[in-house]
Amino acid sequence: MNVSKKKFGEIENRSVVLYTITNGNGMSVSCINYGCIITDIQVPDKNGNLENVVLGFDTIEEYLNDTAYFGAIVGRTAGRIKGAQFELDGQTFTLEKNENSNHLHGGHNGFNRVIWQAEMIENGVVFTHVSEDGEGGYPSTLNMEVKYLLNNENEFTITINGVSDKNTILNCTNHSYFNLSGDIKRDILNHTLSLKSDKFLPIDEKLLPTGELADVSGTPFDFQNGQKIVAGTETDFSQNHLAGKGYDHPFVLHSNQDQEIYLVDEVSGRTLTVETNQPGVVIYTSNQLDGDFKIRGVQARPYLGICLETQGLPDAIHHPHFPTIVLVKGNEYTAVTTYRFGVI
Ligand code: G6D
Repeated sequence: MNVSKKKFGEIENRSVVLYTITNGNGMSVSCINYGCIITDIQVPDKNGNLENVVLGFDTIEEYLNDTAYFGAIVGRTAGRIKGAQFELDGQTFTLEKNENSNHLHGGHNGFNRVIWQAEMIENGVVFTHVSEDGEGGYPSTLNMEVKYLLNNENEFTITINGVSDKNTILNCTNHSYFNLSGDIKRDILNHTLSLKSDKFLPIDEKLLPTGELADVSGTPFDFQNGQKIVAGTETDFSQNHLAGKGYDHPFVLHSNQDQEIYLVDEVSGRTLTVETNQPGVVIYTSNQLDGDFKIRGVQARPYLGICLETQGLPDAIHHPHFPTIVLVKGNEYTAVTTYRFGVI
């Protein structure tokens, strides 16, 4: 196992460093201390060819211009907070309205825009950041730690910890876009996804959960026995159209750290198994990925990547029947997600 670093760029005279963790099989994970962004994951296909399986860039300028959160840690709260406001302990807190009247992904200066402190450790990298009381409108001073670890079983684990000096809300995720074809040879429409989930959260026209927990059976949201992603783009099911022809939905996971998510690309033979201690996952099939830019030479377009955003349920602060995202003063928030790569 090897961990190396090199300069990636600068932001206002502050260094941004690229870290690369390489295991004994040649698999590697590269990341930068800006947003804890995962820039590259090299894994073998069925013939042993090492290729990159996440969307990313090679310059800090591209990440500064990125609005798709490629590879970033998202927080303090992933997803949308309705009305950019919430009540806690009798107080009302007003957050930044960075998407119409709502708050998305921690606001314009969320965790994805932070230059984190970083330290190389055995088998990985640890990032730390102190989010000051009132930052983004959130209460409490919050001590954050993000740990990226790789082992020789081609398992990459993200552990996100947070401790707060007051009651607050916290619900983080990693926003990597996976594409198992390798170096974006193809889009992800013919990837097959399996989920241990029989409930999904319908969204409204502003992509906020309505609060309903809907059965997946008989809908394009039933991934219990494996289904190609294209099922969500060719259907006339209203929820897929609301998401912009695809998926942009939370799913409730009914197991814990037990192969909850399985993604396979039959052509390359690559597989990805995801296990998490989080109650949900937002599946986003990059329906809105568009624009006048290239991703390592490939023109941006929808369906180039699939996000498997393991997390608490979005906007849970407004839905008491969802698992809570309140972090009580002095308690520790711990989100653990493992990504195991293999071949069929
Ligand atoms: C779109 O609705 C989606 C979000 O889920 C995603 O995180 C973002 O694009 C990058 O707003």
